[in-house]
Amino acid sequence: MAYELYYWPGIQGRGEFIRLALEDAGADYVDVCREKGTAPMMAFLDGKATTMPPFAAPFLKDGKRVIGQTANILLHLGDKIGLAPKAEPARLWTHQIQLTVTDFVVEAHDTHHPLGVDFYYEDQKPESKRRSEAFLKSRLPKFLGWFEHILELNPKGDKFLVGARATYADLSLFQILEGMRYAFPKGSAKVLKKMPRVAALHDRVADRPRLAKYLASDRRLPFNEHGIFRCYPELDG
Ligand SMILES: N[C@@H](CCC(=O)N[C@@H](CS)C(=O)NCC(=O)O)C(=O)O
Repeated sequence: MAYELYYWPGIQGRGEFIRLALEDAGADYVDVCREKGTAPMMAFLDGKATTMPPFAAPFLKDGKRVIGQTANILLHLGDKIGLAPKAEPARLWTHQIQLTVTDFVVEAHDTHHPLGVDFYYEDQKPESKRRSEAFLKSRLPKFLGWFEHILELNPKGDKFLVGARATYADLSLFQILEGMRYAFPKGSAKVLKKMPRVAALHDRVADRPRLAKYLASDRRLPFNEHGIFRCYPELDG
């Protein structure tokens, strides 16, 4: 039975971390809201279609199971689609990396919504500028520096984050870089100059045959100013 992915149509958002894994694995899946609109998704979020409603999208339906939280979905999927290590310690480490991606995504989002999602970006521009400066100066180097460091420390070599094979965490790191290069082309270029392993991993992931095909297809939506990674040139530097 095909997996069903539920996510807002029109943006890559957090749904993209799941899509990349499904696409890379060549898994059979339906991107439900892109095909049928958001009504089926709302039925789950409202608790009409399940007694275990997710708090927010994305969520995945796998048979009768409805699984929310991006990192949790990837934990569930990773093993089934061949994008997670087999040994338990390495699986937990992969999940730990993914939870750090989750933290990063929140901070990236908060560069344009530091006061919260109840206000438009236009109503929080000075705060966004301040937050973005701090993000580019300290948080982005700290996060990407950590990824660089764990690549360097990987006993199996620096090609992948965990072990000697690609996991869903590598695909997510690729997506973070894609987002940063879109949102902060100048700021991220400065930081990435000092992160050769992270930059090389991005290119390695982009070259994976199924992903390369997906990235060139119209299933891969372009970034826009409704998603997590937004390009506001006044915030870059
Ligand atoms: N921690 C969750 C966050 C999910 C989330 O914030 N989803 C957004 C879209 S990307 C949403 O629909 N938020 C609605 C809300 O928070 O009310 C995850 O990583 O999946």
